[in-house]
Amino acid sequence: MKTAQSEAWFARAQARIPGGVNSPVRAFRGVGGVPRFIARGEGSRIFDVDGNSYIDYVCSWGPLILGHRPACVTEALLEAMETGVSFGAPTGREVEMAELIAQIVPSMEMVRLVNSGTEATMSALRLARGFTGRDLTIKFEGCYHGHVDSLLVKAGSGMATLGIADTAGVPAAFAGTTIALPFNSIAAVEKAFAERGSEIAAVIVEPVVGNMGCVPPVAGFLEALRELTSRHGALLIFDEVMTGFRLALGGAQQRFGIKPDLTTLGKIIGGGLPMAAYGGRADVMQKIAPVGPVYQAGTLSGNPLAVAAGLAMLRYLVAHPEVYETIEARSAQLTAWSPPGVTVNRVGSMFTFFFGEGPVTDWESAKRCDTARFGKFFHHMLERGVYLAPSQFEAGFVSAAHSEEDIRHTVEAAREHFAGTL
Ligand code: KE4
Repeated sequence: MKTAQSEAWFARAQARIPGGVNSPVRAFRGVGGVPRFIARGEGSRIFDVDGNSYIDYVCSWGPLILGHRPACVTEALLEAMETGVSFGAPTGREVEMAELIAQIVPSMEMVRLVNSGTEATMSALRLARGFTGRDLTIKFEGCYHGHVDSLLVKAGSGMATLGIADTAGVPAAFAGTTIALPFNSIAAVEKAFAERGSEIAAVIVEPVVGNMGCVPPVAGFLEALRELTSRHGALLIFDEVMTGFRLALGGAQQRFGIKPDLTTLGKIIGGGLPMAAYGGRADVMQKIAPVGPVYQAGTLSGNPLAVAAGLAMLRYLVAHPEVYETIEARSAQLTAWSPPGVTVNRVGSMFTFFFGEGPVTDWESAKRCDTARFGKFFHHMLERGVYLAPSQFEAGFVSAAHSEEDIRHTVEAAREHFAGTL
């Protein structure tokens, strides 16, 4: 496979951008080799600067549930650009977006738009502390909620990929406000509340984890979080930046029938443009400035282009519920087999091939995986024109643009790899 142009761009990039990338996981350090510099995307495929074509299962890390360049989003952007890209003043379409989110995710009675998932989770945590008057947060090992100082404790995604247990630069005082527990351990959460319940402002959780690889909740886990937070006066925050609008139109909370106090959204909400949101109970959201004492702001929050793209995306998903049947069926086809020594976890259109004996139910079991074997698999698939997430500790995504032929090719390429290695 030709990679000279990607290699040249990568060398040039590293002179001016740390690691040559604007987000660590893109640097291929979890799998080795040269990151592919992308020239364009179309439907289920991306094309790199050397002209190689790949079936894309990263989908911009989740946003592109309709694949690359869906007409509905492209048309909305072209129209929005005719009237201006940013005003720093309220616009009607931001109201339409807030109303549509409340319609799709009924627990989100009020919504604030921000620019990234990190901003959404950071703001939701500050709000939970301001509402409860408490300082502590419970999170789960292997979950990643963006690069919020206090949440970069035993986090997943790029930190797990790079083997960074806890990042430099976060004061102990900040990290000390976070209690990191094993995902899926009800007993650990009960113990934490028994010991410090009166100090805990919130529990934040990826209801289906994507950031240690795909790990579903065990039966009763989410229900236990709901009951314990209610009993102890803490807020339950569902971080649905990845699962929102993906695991169902109403996200994981619709799929599992749990009503959190606050929800964070991102990725799909912006149709591939920088946009995220947090929201939930009206009595809680009323604490946010300018009506309440918890400050949060953003120059480009509710940006007209991002909102236009997001509105087009969400309106399409509302009008085409069959998208969810399609991506569920294609994902089932993709993961209908699991070679020896590989554990396949899938929820809806999120999946991970874990290179280790299962079950993979938390960070302890995920981190036992053989990342070197995963790296060999990753590069075999890349050579066969299949672009997987360049890390064992990430989820893959199927979009409505992935065809049955795409899935067939992917399974065939994977079988080849295992036939060659068994
Ligand atoms: P951003 O700040 O990257 O927009 O969102 C942070 C975030 C928050 N919550 C969840 C559940 C997330 O998955 C993310 C970001 N996800 C990673 C992929 N695992 C983004 C990819 C990257 O860091 O480059």
